[in-house]
Amino acid sequence: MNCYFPSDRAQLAVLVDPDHRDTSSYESLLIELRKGYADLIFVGGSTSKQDNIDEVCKELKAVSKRPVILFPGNPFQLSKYADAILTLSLISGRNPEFLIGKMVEAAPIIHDYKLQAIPTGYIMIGDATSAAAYMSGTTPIPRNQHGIITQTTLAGVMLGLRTIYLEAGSGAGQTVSKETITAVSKVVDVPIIVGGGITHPEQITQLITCGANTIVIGSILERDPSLLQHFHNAVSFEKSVK
Ligand code: 1GP
Repeated sequence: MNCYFPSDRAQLAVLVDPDHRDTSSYESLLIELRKGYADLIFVGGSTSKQDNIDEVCKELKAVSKRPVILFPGNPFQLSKYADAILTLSLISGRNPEFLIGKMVEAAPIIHDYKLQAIPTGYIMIGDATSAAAYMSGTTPIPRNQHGIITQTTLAGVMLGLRTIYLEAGSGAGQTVSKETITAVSKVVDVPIIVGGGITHPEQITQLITCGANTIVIGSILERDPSLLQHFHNAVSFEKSVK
């Protein structure tokens, strides 16, 4: 469907939060990214200010040949130095601002910057106290409600969304469940992005086996950027057996 999210192979996306650019681990993460361990680099955060997003995108483009894709928490997290943007519709919620309103604000800028738009159904699952839940004013779908999550995915795809992002929330205590990914991947053939709470390479194997295409890793790498190589190895192994 697009060159960044093939639905027939697994890949690893590293999430870089511009708000954390001043932390000690940021430089170390750039060093790991320079080694080519990520397939994609996402840039964004729930609370991020917009004043350094250009610098962050330029730095990432300088250290890595991988696509830099905006994953915006608000309509101001935009940069012409990125390659593409996940144009998000928060379909797990019922807040019109995050279903369409923020996109209306951002659309002219995305157009001017000539960013490739990747229409993405964003489904928040589990923790009602997450930063994203609070900032969006929506309630995530409970983790065990596989049927509602699957129905929501189907509706998003029927409305034309080309990618589905199953989000457990940054730093979540539990990832999206294997049951949910299995159920969703049975009913749609668009690429499935899964993120939130992934801390061990073994989890990647399970999530990909159930049908996840793109695995997103954020906070654990802020604590220990050297782990990126192990996540990369886990995804590479899955690529080799598929
Ligand atoms: C959050 O899915 C991403 O939007 C990544 O989550 O920070 O828990 O890895 P983590």
